Order: sequence, then structure tokens, then C-alpha cells
Amino acid sequence: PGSSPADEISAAAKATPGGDIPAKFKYPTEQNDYVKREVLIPMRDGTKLYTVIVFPKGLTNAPIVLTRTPYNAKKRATRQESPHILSVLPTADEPFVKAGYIRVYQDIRGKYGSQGDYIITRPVKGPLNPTDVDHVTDAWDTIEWLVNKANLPESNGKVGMIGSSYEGFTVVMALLNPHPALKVAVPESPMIDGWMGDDWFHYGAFRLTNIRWIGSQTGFKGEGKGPETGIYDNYEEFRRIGGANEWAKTSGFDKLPAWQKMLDHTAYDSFWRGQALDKLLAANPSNVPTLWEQGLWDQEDMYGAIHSWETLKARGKTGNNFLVMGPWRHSQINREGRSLGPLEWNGDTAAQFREEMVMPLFNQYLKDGPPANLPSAAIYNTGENHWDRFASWPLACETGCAAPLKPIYLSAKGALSFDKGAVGGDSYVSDPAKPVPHLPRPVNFNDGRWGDWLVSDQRHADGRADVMTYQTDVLTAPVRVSGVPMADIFAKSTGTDGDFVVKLIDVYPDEVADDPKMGGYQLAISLDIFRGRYRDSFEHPTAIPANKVQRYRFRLPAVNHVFQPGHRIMVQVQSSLFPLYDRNPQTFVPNIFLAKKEDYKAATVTLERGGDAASAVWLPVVPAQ
Ligand code: PG9
Repeated sequence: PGSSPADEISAAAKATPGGDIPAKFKYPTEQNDYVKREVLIPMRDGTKLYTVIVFPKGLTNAPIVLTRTPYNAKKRATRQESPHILSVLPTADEPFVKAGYIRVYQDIRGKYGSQGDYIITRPVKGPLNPTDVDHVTDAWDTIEWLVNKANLPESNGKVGMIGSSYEGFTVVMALLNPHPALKVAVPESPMIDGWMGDDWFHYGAFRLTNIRWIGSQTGFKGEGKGPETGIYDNYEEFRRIGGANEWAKTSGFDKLPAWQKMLDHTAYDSFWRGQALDKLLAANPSNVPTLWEQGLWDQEDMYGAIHSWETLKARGKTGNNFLVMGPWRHSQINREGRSLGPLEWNGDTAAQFREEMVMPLFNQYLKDGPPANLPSAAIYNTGENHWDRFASWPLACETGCAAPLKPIYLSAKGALSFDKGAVGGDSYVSDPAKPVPHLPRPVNFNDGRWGDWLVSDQRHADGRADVMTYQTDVLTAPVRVSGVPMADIFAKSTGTDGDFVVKLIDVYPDEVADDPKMGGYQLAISLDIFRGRYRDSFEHPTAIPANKVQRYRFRLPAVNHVFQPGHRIMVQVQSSLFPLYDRNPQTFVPNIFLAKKEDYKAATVTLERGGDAASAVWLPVVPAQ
């Protein structure tokens, strides 16, 4: 009893030749609520670009949303495996899915599934790109293929492009000679000018935070990684090694053509000028309705969107040229936007952007929807915690605005005042052996603090002997700023080169009962760095004459903020911000990447106050509402 017919073993249960792994196996897809196609789209030079097309089952006559990426189209189009399209596509695609769009991701040439040569942010055809192809032609050829009914019968022949950062750069490229079917574009924190203020340099200071990216992105066609140096604290790592090229050499970068380009072009020469997309847009202003997006605390691409928007505005593009700046870090618009660091916003501001700004614009131009009614600029008010919609912006500027900029002066005894004070100066020793860290040490670029470092508490720097801090009395009335502040520093140095970092800070009241951790918080609402050798010319750097007062005047990132009563306005000035930016040796050398250990020298820097050399930050002050 109980014995089974043991002798009757089924054929499948036996260890038969061929094994248990069939030659071909795929899970069924019939239950999927979407269609996914992977295609190779031919470009004019015969190169085929890997493209993933995803859309809800049964869709017809639908518009297309296109993203061209260096970051793996297959992965971008697959948040997770699932029969449900909403789980498959990234969060930010949800409104597109719900509104019945066809979603397309494409690998740019030379990366992941695409054929051809990868060139780091490939410049347009011309002196910097002697081939017959660039992202302008590749976008055109891709759109031409997508709107051909024989290739994609489900489309209505209309395309919109969207993407952030590098993916924003490829959107802007498409605008330089837009295919007639490209009806709307949303470049999000696009890389526009890699020297002036996006990704690689800020006014000539090199961003070490990005250096590993060169290895991971150009060392490998597929998924890559940066080199490992075995030192957790990047502050210690880069300080020990010396100039950027020493680090690069120890990391094998001398075999990477992309690094050679950086090394050969540390100044704003024709290499950088020739690929600055705002300049190319000025020469080829597009009529495609374009919404430029940028985070107010974008730690990677803080420069490009606003400059492109301004450029097109100056070329008379108004009704089709929109700017949105939200309270976000880099690419946060693709995720949740309820908070940034310790700051909490009024709802999910990133979803508000996607649903209330992007979708109406797409629907208007791709689905004949009602007018989107976007204002010329929608900028989050970071002091009052709400969106402001502007028919015209900035509200204050140097010329041509309703109000001029108003200087707030560095004053004696650490004061900051709208009144110019007596002549004087404040000195500090800037020592490359002990640069000011951008975050409390240890600083590891992957320790999770990179994304919101710009809103980190600046008290860690305040009080250092090499950081000059100036602040107003406690405000008794709100001070509203809406525009682009200008740093205007007069300084002398015992060195022959040097950097200036200027931070505009909102100091919270000593005690914030509702949110105790914010008591006394020093929140930078705008900050940037300027490499002194470029004070007279970005193209031809010159040594700083030692001990002679020089003027360093540079634009800071845009603000739309209210310093509330009970708060103070603060300005901090320092000469390093490390390891985010490479150290200035403070001895003039032709190429800072090649500086030798002995070139790095401490210098005494004196910030001038009052008289004809009154250091200040020029603020876009406007009446409080
Ligand atoms: N900020 C990144 C990048 C863009 C372009 C060049 C290099 C880096 C990015 O997030 O794509």
C-alpha cells in the first residue's frame, strides 16, 4: 500500500540528452498591456541605431515622445519586467502613457546597442566634427523613420522630444535643424556649455566630481565604471595626487581620447566656444515650441537651460520659448519633488511640472489639445514655497528690467549692508594644502550627498579662517529677490592665480520651533566659483599681478526667493571648493591640469571694502508682494 507506480517514470523526468534548458525559451507576452519593439534605425551614413518603442496595446494615431540617450535605451525603457506598461516605463513617463503616447528611447551612435563611433557630446558637423553626421542629423533621420507609417503605423506623424542632462543635450541638438515633424521640445537641465557652467568647468574651474564619468562613459561601449583608487575620501585622494592630469594618468586616462580633449582645452577656446549650444541656437533660432527646465539647485547643469532661454528670447522667440525652474537637484524632475535635503515643498513639484506644464504643452502641439497657457517663466518661489508665473522675467537686472540690481556690500566686522561702508579689507590665507571642502569630510562622491549638496548647511565652512563671512542684521521685513545676482569682488593676492567662490546664503532664525534642525541653518540659494586667471579673458588666461587689486565679476545662478523676517542675508567668500573643483595652485602656470606639487602655494587674499573697490553681490531686489 502507498507505493506509486515507480517503474513508470515519465519521459520528461529523465535526464535526457539536451538537458532542461531549451534552445529557445521566452515567457509569454500575450498578457502584456503593451507592445514593445526593438528596432535598428538606419542613419544617412548606414549606421544603425538601436531603438526601443513602447506603447499601450491597441493604440492608433498616437503621437511619439522621443529620448536619445547615451545611458542604455534598453534599460531606460525597462524600469522592471512586468505585463503592465506603467511598471515597465520610468515614473516620469506615466502621464505620457495615460495620455496615449508612443514612447521611444534610442541609444546614440556608438553606445550600447547602436552602431557607429561614440564621441563625447559630439559637436555639430564642422571644424570640430569633420564627419557627415552629428546629433542634428541623427535626430532628423530617426524622426524621418519614426513618422513613416510603413515603420510605425500606430503614429500620428507628430514627435516631441524630452530628456535631461545628456539626454537634454540631444534634444537641443535636434532643434538646430528640426525635422518638420518635431512639434515640441523639452530640454531638461541640458548640457549646453561645458566650460562656462555645465558639467566640466564653471568659469574655468574644473569639476573633479565628473572626472570618473569620462572613464565610465568613454572607456566602454556598454555599461562602464570609473577607476578605483582605493581611497574612500576623495578629498584626500585628489589632494595627495596633485594636478588633475596626474590623477588621470594613474587612472589610465592617457589612453582615452576624451581626456586628451579636456587636457588640451582648459581655456574657453574655439573647442568650447564652437560647441556651446546657446551660441549655436543664437545662429539657428528654432520655431519649435520649447520648454527649458532647470533645477534651482542643479548640481550638474545649472547653466544651460536659462542661458538658452535667454538667448532665444533675445532673438525674439517669446510665444514659443518657456522657462521652468523648480526647487530641484539635477534631473529630479524625473522623480519625486516633494523635498530636497531638509527642505520640504508644497506637494510633489516634479509631478506638477510633468502633469501641469509638460503634458499640456505636448497635448497642445501633438494632439491638437487646448492651449497650454504656459507663462514665459514659471519659477518656484523658494522662500514662500509656491510657484510664481511670470509673463516677463527677470524682475530686476542690470538693464531693461522693471528694477535695477541693488548691491549688498561686504562691510567691516563681518557685516553685510545695502549701504557702502568705509574703505578697508579682510585678509585670509588660502592654502592649497588645506582647501575648503564642499561638504564636511570625508567626502566620497558616492556617499549619497552629491544630489543635494547645494542645499547643505554652510555652517561647516562658516568660521574657518579661510572663509570670509558677512551677514546682515536680523531682517525685520521680507527681502524679495527675483533674477540673476552678480558677484562683484575686488581683491588682491600674494599669489599669481586664484579662485573665488561666492555664496549667497539665507540664514534661518536661531530657533525654528516647527522644524528644530533648521535653527540657524545656512542655506545657499546661489553660489558659484570663478577662476581668477580668466578675469579679463576667458580665452587667454593671464597671471594675476601679485598684491594688486583686481576685479572679479561673475554671474551667479538665478534666484526667486524671499528672505523672511527673522532671517539674515549672508555672503561667504572663499578661494577653494574641493574636491568638487580642482585646486588652483595659486601660482600661475600655463595649464592647471599639469601643475606640479611645488606650484601649489598658500596665498594671502584680501577682499576690498568700500570706496572704488567695494566688493558686493548685486541682488535682483524687488518689492515684496
Ligand atoms: N550631467 C551629466 C553629463 C551630461 C553631459 C556630459 C557629461 C555629463 C548627465 O547627467 O548626463
